[in-house]
Amino acid sequence: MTKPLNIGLIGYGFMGRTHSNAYRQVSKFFDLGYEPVLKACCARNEEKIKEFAANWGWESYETDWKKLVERDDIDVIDIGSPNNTHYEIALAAAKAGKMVICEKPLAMNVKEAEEMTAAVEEAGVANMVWYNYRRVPAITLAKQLVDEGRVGRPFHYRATYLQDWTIAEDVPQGGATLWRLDAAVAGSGVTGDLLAHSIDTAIWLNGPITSVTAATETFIKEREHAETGEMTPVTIDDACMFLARFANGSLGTFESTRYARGRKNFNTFELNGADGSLAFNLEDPHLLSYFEYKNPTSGHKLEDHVTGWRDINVTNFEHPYMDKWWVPGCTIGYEHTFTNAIADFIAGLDSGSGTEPTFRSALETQKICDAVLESAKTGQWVEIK
Ligand code: SOE
Repeated sequence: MTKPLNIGLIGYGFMGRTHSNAYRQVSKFFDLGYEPVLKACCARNEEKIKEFAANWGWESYETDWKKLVERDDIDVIDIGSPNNTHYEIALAAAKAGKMVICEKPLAMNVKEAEEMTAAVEEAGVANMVWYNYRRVPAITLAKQLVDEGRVGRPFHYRATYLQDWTIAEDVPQGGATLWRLDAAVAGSGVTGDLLAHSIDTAIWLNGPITSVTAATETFIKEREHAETGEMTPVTIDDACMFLARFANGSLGTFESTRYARGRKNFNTFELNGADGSLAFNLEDPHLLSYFEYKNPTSGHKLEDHVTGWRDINVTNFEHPYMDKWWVPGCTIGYEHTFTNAIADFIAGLDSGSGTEPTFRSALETQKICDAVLESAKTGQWVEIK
């Protein structure tokens, strides 16, 4: 018998929409013990949240998140509001005994993330952070290939996350929609917004990062504030590049910017090991490129001239998640990564084993983000504690 799982969502922006869509889809495609019920959504702006609730089929809405957290008919608090709200809401939700799922990055800094992790663990409530790219089937397949030993000893990890939406000088900052450009609300710029995704994927595929050295740049120093119209200093990092050492002995390079003309959501990685390499680009999300090294034991073989990179079309029933969707060859897209994520969260409730990435795993990503920003300030390598 499927049981209801009553969701209380905070936030109605881009992530509010992706999460709402996932809740609506998941039980139609996955066979799970719980079915999400869109119980209540919440935001301060009553007109906006009322319209959002009606559009996505939420049963009710609140304008004060504290009221939502207190409600007896809510099982899960889903935090999809700006980064500077995550901490307070997560602490209150855990205290109220609610399960907590939170948008990335988990927190504004490591201190907050540590307290949030302690709060959910002490309360013993299920928790997860929406690092949705783990649920791109091609990336999940990459993890499977690494675990199967097909890459062998890793030497290099290379990640880029490039966008171009802030190049124009007249893009304003702040307010309800452009808070990602305000460090007081976002915590940081591309480091927390984009590199946090790359770091989460990197740690998942290639293990812990032990030290980093970084450089950041803010190309446009002042922008008009979206609400006051005043020219105000830009406080975020527009671009960030860092070098990393992994615990397994491999070296990493990470690059992120919102100033790569023509790049919209160019999220890539490449892993090079002794026995093979893997490469992925989110702009071709159903492909995973794989190079398998075959040691020529007795000279060159007839088939050696066709050895090379192969593009695996990750669209078959034997690939991660794909048996839940359409028929082989029919692709899925960005929104399905959120549906796959909530399916995994519910499966973790069914099995009692929890679901990665938990707050504790996201705390590790937060540590790298903070270390990167510290290194960019000091110009020194920073060890991860
Ligand atoms: C920023 O433009 C953004 O929307 C991020 O906040 C998301 O996490 C990323 O997946 C897409 O880009």
